[in-house]
Amino acid sequence: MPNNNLFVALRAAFPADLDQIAISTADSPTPLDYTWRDLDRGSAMIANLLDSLDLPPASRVAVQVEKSVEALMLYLAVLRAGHVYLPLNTAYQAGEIEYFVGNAEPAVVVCSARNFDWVSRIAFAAGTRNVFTLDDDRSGSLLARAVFHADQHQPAERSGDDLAAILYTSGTTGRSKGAMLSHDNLLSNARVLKDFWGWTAGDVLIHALPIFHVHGLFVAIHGALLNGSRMIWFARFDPRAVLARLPEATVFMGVPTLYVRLLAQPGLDRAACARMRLFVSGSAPLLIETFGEWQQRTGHTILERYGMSETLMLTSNPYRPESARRGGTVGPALPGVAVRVHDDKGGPLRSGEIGGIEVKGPNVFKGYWRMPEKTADEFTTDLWFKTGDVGRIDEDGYVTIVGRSKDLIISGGYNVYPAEIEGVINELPGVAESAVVGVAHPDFGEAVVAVVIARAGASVEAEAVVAALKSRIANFKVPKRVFVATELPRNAMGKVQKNLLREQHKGLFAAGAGAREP
Ligand code: MCA
Ligand code: AMP
Repeated sequence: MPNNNLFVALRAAFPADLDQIAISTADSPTPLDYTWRDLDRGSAMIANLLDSLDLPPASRVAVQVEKSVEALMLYLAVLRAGHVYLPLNTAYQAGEIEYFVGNAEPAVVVCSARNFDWVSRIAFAAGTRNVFTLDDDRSGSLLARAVFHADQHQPAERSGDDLAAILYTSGTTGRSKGAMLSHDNLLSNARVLKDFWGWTAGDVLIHALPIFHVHGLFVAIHGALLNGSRMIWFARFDPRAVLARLPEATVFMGVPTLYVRLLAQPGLDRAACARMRLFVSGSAPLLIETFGEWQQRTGHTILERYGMSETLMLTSNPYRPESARRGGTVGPALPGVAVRVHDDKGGPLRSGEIGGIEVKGPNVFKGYWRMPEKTADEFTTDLWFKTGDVGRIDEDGYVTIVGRSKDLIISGGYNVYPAEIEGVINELPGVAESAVVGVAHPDFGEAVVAVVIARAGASVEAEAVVAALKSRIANFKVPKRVFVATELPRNAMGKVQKNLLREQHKGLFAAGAGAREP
């Protein structure tokens, strides 16, 4: 029986010469070069540490740490040891972490040293026995313990259907759901992307995305690892610093905000991109203006693709010829992935007609962690996954996303569910109700805006609402503007008319209206 552990496939793709550089850090206080041997040994030591804890197979390892190469080693170690990686956004606050840890019941939690007090309290209360720290300066109890372990490790036997990772994604109603991804889900998608995007010897990837979501952790890292390619590693996205390293690189991946911010750099031109062969954009809609301006300034056509935490990558504009990449579309289905558009009664639609996007393929997840009913709700009777995105497919198979049936805001590539924010606002003293909408924003694509209604006799200040939210929810979910109003617009059925609120506030962040300068 072959071992279908994803780590085995990734390790097999390491170059024969393990002393070649795998990762060069770009913004650490001292630039560091990590070899492939370093990745191998570091992940082996952490995997041996995990083995020494005698955890049940497929234990969840929840990780909320700053981006570092050691955090990547931890991810590889979790795969190696046959456990399930559960990455958490560093912006999440105590209430959010409490929910994830309570729901996933991880056997191990790894956090930053500065958060140890509150994270460990939450973890121990939820029954987690092991809490380690890991910081972005190579310190923390995880590494301090791992160095006492052997630097060789035999990867645990895993079947392709075994879980490799759980990624929490918020829901339109209720709490976040953990999307369960198997070793085969991850490997099949990584292999398709490696071929489809023409990864080749000598490629160098600039990695400037967070590593707690699909884009940075899987699409970018698996691409580089499966191709044995070097990464130039940024812990934070700084457009000027990234631009300075572009001449060394061949591949870049970003959410649209990264492209908008790079375009604001006067030095972005054809010469800076002379070695580049591929710019990929995803996680949020890329404006046609950004697509066009990028072409003009750099001579390169951004390749836009589309995916989800539950499904990994679904569609991609063609790699070759570059002229076949169409702005405003996310391209045809990737090889092995099937995409269709159905109307709201489940009936098929003809090309060009708009409906709900449904998908099938080896990349589609195994369901939501411990939520069989929610899982069943998201699949059709013939087992296609309902993405909640609305779009059309043209005669050449190109998919255009025109909207979402889910009430979701995507801000700078991060998903924000209005229902969650409204729930937190409505709990604040003096608040009767609220409505949260997404409004066009030149930097973040969409920005979160809240309209709040005070209880009779109570007074509510917009600033106080923002301050209260900052201590309760991740920063990127906090509304960029809060308005206190006397009532919400409602239709005859009593439903809040969010379209009217969006219309009312649509120019809020337009140039000249006090928008944040990128
Ligand atoms: C930071 N802030 C944000 C965001 N990021 N507010 C709204 N939306 C955001 N995305 C807050 C900060 O907390 C801060 O708040 C203020 O905005 C200004 O922060 P700034 O310094 O501009 O932020 P930054 O640190 O430069 O971060 C912006 C960023 C970052 C680089 C665009 O958000 C980012 O890395 N986004 C990428 C997300 C990503 O990887 N998504 C992929 C998901 P204050 O001033 O109040 O403190 S995977 C996915 O979607 C699917 C599967 C797919 O298809 O890929
Ligand atoms: P997530 O829950 O973080 O996995 O986000 C998935 C959602 O991001 C999808 O359902 C889409 O709504 C959105 N998305 C991802 N890529 C694109 C894209 N290229 N264009 C428009 N929306 C996208």
